[in-house]
Amino acid sequence: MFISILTLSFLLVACGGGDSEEGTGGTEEDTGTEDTGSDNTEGESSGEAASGDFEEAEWGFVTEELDGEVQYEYAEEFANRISEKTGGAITVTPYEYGALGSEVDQAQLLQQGGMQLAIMSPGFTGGQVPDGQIFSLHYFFPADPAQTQEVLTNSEALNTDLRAKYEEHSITPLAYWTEGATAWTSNVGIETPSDFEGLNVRVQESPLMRESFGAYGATVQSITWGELYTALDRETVDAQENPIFFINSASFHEVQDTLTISNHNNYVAMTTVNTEWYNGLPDNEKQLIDETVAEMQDWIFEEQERQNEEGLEAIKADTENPTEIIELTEEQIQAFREVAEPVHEQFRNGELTEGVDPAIYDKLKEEIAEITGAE
Ligand code: 6CS
Repeated sequence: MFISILTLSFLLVACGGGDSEEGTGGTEEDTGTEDTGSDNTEGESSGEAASGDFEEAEWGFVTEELDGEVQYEYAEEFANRISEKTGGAITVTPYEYGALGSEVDQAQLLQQGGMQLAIMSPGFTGGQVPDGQIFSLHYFFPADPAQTQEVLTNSEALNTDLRAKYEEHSITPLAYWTEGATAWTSNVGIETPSDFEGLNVRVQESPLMRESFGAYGATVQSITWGELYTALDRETVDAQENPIFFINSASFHEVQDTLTISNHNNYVAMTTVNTEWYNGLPDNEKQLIDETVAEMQDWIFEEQERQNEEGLEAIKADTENPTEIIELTEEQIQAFREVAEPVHEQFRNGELTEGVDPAIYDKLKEEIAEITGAE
């Protein structure tokens, strides 16, 4: 696999357009350029529209999802906007999940410069960037997806501090956004923490996910989502979590009897670029990317909302594969919170996974409290 990624990297760099030579030369001095952080509030562009002549180039944009799903729709919309703004000089080519390996392979491809842009779920680089696992804490971010999106767009802890941690690994997250509330599916009907006891839950590569589900008494297994349907069907895995649109489009509900609306977190995706490539771009191209990513925060929020609403209706309407929808009451959620919240501090204090920066956790917690009005 390593050899094939290297070969693929070479091929993709080779067809990466006129910017690839500059792209490998990015240095520290470039990091002072504007980012899409707290300045770009509410999805607005930060300043003047990018302008000037754009050299012809082709940028690859890999996603972890299939055509029609939220991440792919994002990449396609981004591609259209870039083409329009550059008069067709810059072409962005979106790639679906699957053709370039697993989500972990895709992350490596971006890190090696074989791909210019990627949508990445932080869970798949949890071993490399421990602070990025913060998104998989249960009952830490606001339950309301709109409030979570507000945090993701405006947070300095995420858009400046966490971004710098990723950049140590050649990944620059230009924006964080939600794909909607994450729900649990299983055959047992999860209503209390103890319902997880004895279940084997599929998770991404994040070591923290083991602890989050371990607190409820479950074991976990990391596999790529492409193998998940079969694993659930064969019952080598008993449960999984995902936003509802994805449960529907990947048909996980066909091989699971129940879906629990738990509001334990909102799925987070990142728009990322290879750090050295991005830092080596001319200023007007950086500005073009930054302003487009900032504009798209509102667009993608509406897109995921539509897809999640339609996904829930489709699951309910699928009478051939009936799925019991369990919506946890406030009292039931409280029981989960009591088990999940001690994990937050353990994560912050580095007791669960090494290399966590407590300052990022503390700042983000304050930013969340400002938005939710919590004490
Ligand atoms: O469960 C997963 O791993 C996949 N879920 C979503 C919503 N997007 C891509 C990711 O790989």
